[in-house]
Amino acid sequence: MKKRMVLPVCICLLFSGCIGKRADGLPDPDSAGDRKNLIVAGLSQVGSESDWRLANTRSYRETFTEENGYYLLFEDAQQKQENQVKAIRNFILEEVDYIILDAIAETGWDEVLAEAKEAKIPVILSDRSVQAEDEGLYVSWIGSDFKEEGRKAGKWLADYLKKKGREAEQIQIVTLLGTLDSTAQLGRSEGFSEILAQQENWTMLEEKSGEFVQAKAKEVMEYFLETYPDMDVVVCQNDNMAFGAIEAMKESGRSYGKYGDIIVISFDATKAALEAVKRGEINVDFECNPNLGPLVDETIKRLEAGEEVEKIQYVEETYYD
Ligand code: GYE
Repeated sequence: MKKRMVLPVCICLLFSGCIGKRADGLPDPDSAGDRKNLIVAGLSQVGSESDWRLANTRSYRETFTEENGYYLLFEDAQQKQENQVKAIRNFILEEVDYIILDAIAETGWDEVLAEAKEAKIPVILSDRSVQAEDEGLYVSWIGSDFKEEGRKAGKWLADYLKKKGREAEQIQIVTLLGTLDSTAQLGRSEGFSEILAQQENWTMLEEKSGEFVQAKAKEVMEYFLETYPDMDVVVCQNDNMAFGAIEAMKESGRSYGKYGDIIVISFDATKAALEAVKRGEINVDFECNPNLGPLVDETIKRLEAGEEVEKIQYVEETYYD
C-alpha cells in the first residue's frame, strides 16, 4: 500500500522522460496506459562526453520508438557512476522490462545488478562491459572488441614504421587514455601494450587520462609536449581527444600527422575525424561502431521470443588511414 503511494512520486520526479504528469506535477494514475503493450526499456547512458557518445544516444533514440514497440526511459548519468546506480534502482522501481546499461567503469556493479536480477529484470550491457562476480547478472554484452582495436593500432604502427624504414629507430610514445577503468580504455590499452611488448625499441613515456574529452585532452597534451618534446607518437583513445591533441600541437608550433613529426593514432572514426585523416592530420583512425540500438533491439526481440542470445556480441569494425 505504502509502496504504491510513494514510489511513483519519486520516480516521476527523477525521470525526465516521465510517463505522464498532472498539472500539479504528480503522476497521473492513468498514465501507465501509455506504455501498455510496449516493451519498457530503461537505458542508463554514460553522458555526452564525445561525438561517438552522441551518435550512440541517437542510435537508441531512433530505434527504441513507440512504432518499434518500445517505451524508452533514458537517463544521462553525466559521467557519474552513482547516477547510473540510482537510475538502475529507479528502473527497478518502475518495473521496466529491460535495463540497458552503458557502464562508465567496469567495477562496482555487483550489488545493483544483483538487485535487478532479484527483480527478474534482464540487464543488457551496451558498448562497455562490467567485471561482475556472477556473469549471470547480465544477459549479454553488445559492443566492440576494444582489445582488438588496440592490437590493430599497435600492428598498424609497426607496419607504418617499417614502410618508412624506421623499424630500428627508438620510438617514443605517449597515450591519452579514455575514462579510467572503462572497457574502451582498458581494452585499447591492453591491446596496444601487447604489441608494444614485442617491440624492443618502443617506449611508452607516459599514459594519462584525457577522460575522452577534447578540452581535457588538450591540457594533457600540453603537458606531454613540454615534458617529452621528442615524442614520436601520440595514441589518442578517441577522436575528441585527438582533436584536443591537435589543438595543443598546433598552438605549440609542432608538426604532426602524415606530413609532420608526431604520428597521431586515434579511435572511433567519427565523420569529422575521417575528414582529418583525409587532410593528413590524423595518421590512422580505428573504427568503433556507435550504432548499437538496432543490435540491442534485435537481442530484446529474440529474448521476447524465448530465444537464447550470445553472452558477448561484438560489432564488426575496420580502420582508415
Ligand atoms: O570511444 C569514446 C566514448 O565507449 C566506445 O566512449 C566508447 C568510447 C568512445 O566517449 O569516444
